[in-house]
Amino acid sequence: MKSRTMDHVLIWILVLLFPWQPCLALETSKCEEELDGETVYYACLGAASDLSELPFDLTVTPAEYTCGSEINGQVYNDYATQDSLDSEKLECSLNDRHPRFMYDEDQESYWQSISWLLYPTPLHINITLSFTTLHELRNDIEVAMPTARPREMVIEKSLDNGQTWHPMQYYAYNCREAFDLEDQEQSAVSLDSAAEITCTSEDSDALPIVGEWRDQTVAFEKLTQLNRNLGPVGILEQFENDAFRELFVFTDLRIQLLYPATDGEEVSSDLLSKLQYYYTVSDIKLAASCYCNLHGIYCKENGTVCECQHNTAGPNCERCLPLYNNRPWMRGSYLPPPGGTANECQKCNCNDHADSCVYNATVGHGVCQDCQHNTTGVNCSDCQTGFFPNSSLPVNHSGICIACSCEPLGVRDNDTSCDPLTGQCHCKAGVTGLHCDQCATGTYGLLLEDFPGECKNCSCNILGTQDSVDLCDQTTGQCPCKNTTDTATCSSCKDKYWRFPENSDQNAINA
Ligand SMILES: *[C@@H]1O[C@H](CO)[C@@H](O)[C@H](O)[C@H]1NC(C)=O
Ligand SMILES: *[C@@H]1O[C@H](CO)[C@@H](O)[C@H](O)[C@H]1NC(C)=O
Ligand SMILES: *[C@@H]1O[C@H](CO)[C@@H](O)[C@H](O)[C@H]1NC(C)=O
Ligand SMILES: *[C@@H]1O[C@H](CO)[C@@H](O)[C@H](O)[C@H]1NC(C)=O
Ligand SMILES: *[C@@H]1O[C@H](CO)[C@@H](O)[C@H](O)[C@H]1NC(C)=O
Ligand SMILES: *[C@@H]1O[C@H](CO)[C@@H](O)[C@H](O)[C@H]1NC(C)=O
Ligand SMILES: *[C@@H]1O[C@H](CO)[C@@H](O)[C@H](O)[C@H]1NC(C)=O
Ligand SMILES: *[C@@H]1O[C@H](CO)[C@@H](O)[C@H](O)[C@H]1NC(C)=O
Ligand SMILES: *[C@@H]1O[C@H](CO)[C@@H](O)[C@H](O)[C@H]1NC(C)=O
Ligand SMILES: *[C@@H]1O[C@H](CO)[C@@H](O)[C@H](O)[C@H]1NC(C)=O
Ligand SMILES: [Ca+2]
Repeated sequence: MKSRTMDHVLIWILVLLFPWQPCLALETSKCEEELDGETVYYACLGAASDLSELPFDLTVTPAEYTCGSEINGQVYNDYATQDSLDSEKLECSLNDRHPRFMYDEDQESYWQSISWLLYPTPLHINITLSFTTLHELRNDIEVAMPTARPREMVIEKSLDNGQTWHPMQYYAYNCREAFDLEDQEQSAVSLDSAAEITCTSEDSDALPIVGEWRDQTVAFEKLTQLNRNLGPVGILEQFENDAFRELFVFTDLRIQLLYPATDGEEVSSDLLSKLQYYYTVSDIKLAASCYCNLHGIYCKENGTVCECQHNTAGPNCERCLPLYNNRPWMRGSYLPPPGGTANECQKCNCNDHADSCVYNATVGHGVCQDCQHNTTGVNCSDCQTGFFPNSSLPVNHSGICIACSCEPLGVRDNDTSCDPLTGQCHCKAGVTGLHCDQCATGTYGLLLEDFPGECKNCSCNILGTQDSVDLCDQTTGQCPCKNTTDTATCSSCKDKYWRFPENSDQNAINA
């Protein structure tokens, strides 16, 4: 009976309400592209989706306040329209007034609450749409209510999956009486008052509607009214402001139905009058997109997680990938270039030796974490103590750092580092060798258990050594004794030889 006009109105509304979207100079269709071998990044914003394309759960609380439900053993399925009052009561069943009719894309099907027979218990009903992750509103919210709209109602939102709620707009036939707020038309919103939560009487009905279906809605119009007042670029400029942008961000939306339209007979015991006090919702229309901070245009996993580009990550692309913290994370800019940019995350200079980095403001760029391959430094470009770089390899090679292999007992001041060009360890006095593991000429026993770390004098008895040398074995300290002499220092005659050392020149004399 009404869908053709409704469709026409909807097309007009879509054209009218989205004027700013196509003229965004933002690249909305892509986040990056290759140009001459370089990746060029664009701030990107996905197309807005209708409710039918968005992932959400809708719940009505109290659940049993849907017409056709049973409360305490009684079935609440009677209702009346005013023109039916004298003649008949009507009946609804859960099957034809189910909450899913609020979003089934059929303009004629609708959800209906129970009638207000419970007075003075209020007929408070919450309709909650939960979206799992942050979304941004891209157009008006329009709640179609084909019978009387509530006398009092609030649209609220949550940013934390329903833990806390914030009003977005109050609706009342009498704003002062219902919410102690001034009555303001939504079209009066200005930049200065954008954050104010106001009450309007435009979308409320005082009386039950007399037996007719109406194409009427309760709307949240702040976005399009601001767009109308500020102009397309003006509103994009405002989106750079966190507080402003967050006016249109949510994880959950809630419609609080607080008081149905009545003709004042709720206080009476007139059952037929009370049967006309109820709420209906035939359609909820909104356009939104998952909130990716302009770093992604699609949502994956059924729309619950952004598909992040620009080297970002997180459900809403709210952080940089681990190795891309070379500058602090920034939201993409809503403004057209050159004022607005993608603000993509940039890769740290870790020379292929680290998987992550953290931005450090003192240093002015990302500091690599957990450098591998025995490298170190903010960019993993140095070798750790005890290693030296192989100068014939590129700095990003995994074999860049060669172990110095210094002998700890042989180095000065426990310094196990070595010369970055030659690999020479820093030997203490009396110790030699590339690795400082040799004793200087005439000494021995750097690693011996007795006095380790000290080179001991060979103390050869040159009268007993071959060629009269004072040199000994590095490890054992054995001097090179003549055939006739003995002991480590060659200071006594072997068995059967005598008169040492006097006779040393001719070897000891055979006894
Ligand atoms: C509706 O939600 C509000 C908070 O948004 C809560 O205080 C109230 O108790 C809820 N009412 C019902 C009937 O669930
Ligand atoms: C997406 O939704 C479909 C159907 O609702 C479900 O089978 C599937 O497991 C969901 N996938 C994810 C990643 O949640
Ligand atoms: C580390 O790399 C950055 C470039 O990201 C450079 O500006 C900085 O000078 C480098 N620091 C060192 C110690 O090499
Ligand atoms: C940043 O770098 C400076 C200098 O290297 C250092 O002292 C400071 O602890 C670092 N800050 C953080 C948060 O890591
Ligand atoms: C780093 O040094 C340690 C100790 O010398 C060695 O075991 C390891 O293999 C080295 N790693 C690389 C990648 O060279
Ligand atoms: C340095 O790298 C080159 C090329 O891989 C290799 O031939 C050479 O042996 C390395 N030097 C050392 C000291 O390991
Ligand atoms: C080192 O970096 C160069 C370019 O800077 C690259 O071509 C090369 O593949 C890298 N090597 C390794 C081992 O990653
Ligand atoms: C070297 O290290 C040892 C044990 O780790 C310690 O006892 C000694 O004092 C250190 N010497 C110097 C010069 O630091
Ligand atoms: C080792 O010999 C040197 C010179 O030959 C001498 O100065 C030093 O005192 C000797 N050391 C010991 C422990 O005898
Ligand atoms: C001592 O030993 C060396 C080598 O074993 C041998 O050539 C030499 O003839 C020997 N001299 C004597 C006096 O036995
Ligand atoms: Ca419907």
